[in-house]
Amino acid sequence: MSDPLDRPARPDYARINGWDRDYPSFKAPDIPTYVGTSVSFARQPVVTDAQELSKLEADVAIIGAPFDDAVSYRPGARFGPRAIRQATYTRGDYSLQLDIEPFKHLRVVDAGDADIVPAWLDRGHAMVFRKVLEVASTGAIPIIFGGDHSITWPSASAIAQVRAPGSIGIVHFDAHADTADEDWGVLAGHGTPMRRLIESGAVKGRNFVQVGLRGYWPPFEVFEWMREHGLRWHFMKEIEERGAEAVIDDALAEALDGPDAIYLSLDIDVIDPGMAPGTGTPEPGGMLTREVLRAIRRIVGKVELAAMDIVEVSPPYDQADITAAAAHRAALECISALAVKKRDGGTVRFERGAADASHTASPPAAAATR
Ligand SMILES: [Mn+2]
Repeated sequence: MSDPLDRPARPDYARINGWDRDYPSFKAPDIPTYVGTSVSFARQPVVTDAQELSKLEADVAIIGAPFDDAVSYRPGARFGPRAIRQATYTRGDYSLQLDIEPFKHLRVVDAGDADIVPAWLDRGHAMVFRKVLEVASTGAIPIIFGGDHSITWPSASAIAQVRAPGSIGIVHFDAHADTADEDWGVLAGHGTPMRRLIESGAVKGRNFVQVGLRGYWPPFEVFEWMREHGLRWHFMKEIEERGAEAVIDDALAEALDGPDAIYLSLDIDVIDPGMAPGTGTPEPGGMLTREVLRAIRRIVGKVELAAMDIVEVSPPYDQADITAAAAHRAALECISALAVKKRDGGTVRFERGAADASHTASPPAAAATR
């Protein structure tokens, strides 16, 4: 039948070009990491509700702490959680290092971000505390993406509260000790969180162990305070002389001298700025990315992990996502090491945390206004 308006027949370009065949369709979580409107860590399910998290009995929960109101130099770490979540070309289904398919053994969820708004330092810390407390109370092991390093104060405080004060040791990778009393009069700056944790009793000084310190900060008096409070630390020059393996072994023994679990705090600036330029206070002469990833596998494989944070990734200063990718892999190596532990019959979740969750007062939600 001819077209009464005498239009030419509509061509079928799908047929002409061979696009009319049957193609498989792909849906999340099986789509490429750069496709889709939302980004969760390793395409794991987003579960922000604590009750749902409890029901799921998640082993590991990613938490974002997009907060950088406490920095002393270059800002930008507030963009860290988002950058870390998306800095990967693969979901990470199989670890070549550990010969494990981590997500087959572990239930990993992305618990979303703490309820942060800009320019409100104390509120930001309160929200990080509440979010980590809420998640850790379900028994899941939190991996927190900073954010500047000040978030370790509320974050590790929450873990100490769930597990009991003094029950955790901290292994702290950093170019800087972060044990200053104050930054220009501010007690909550990112140069001070470790002192606050020790002063408040959340962690004992003697179980606070630092690895990778170097450069020209903090000043001499701060090390005096650290000595008085029993902190132990391993300078970068010790790693140069003895190698990372030997130093990590010592750090673990020191951190576990009393406590039964470790909170691992990774300031990405422990890595040399040549390999991790996207950070706020770069200090030349640091560890290799591969040394840090190996250290994470070894530590998590050996000890009970209470939580981990990965902080000070500042995407505006990054180049080609180098730093965000290192941070992403730090989380993935931690998860893979936990998966090995679970496969081999060990426990990952903090079951007492889940059992005690009903006794841990659920903090009120943020008030809508000041
Ligand atoms: Mn730090």
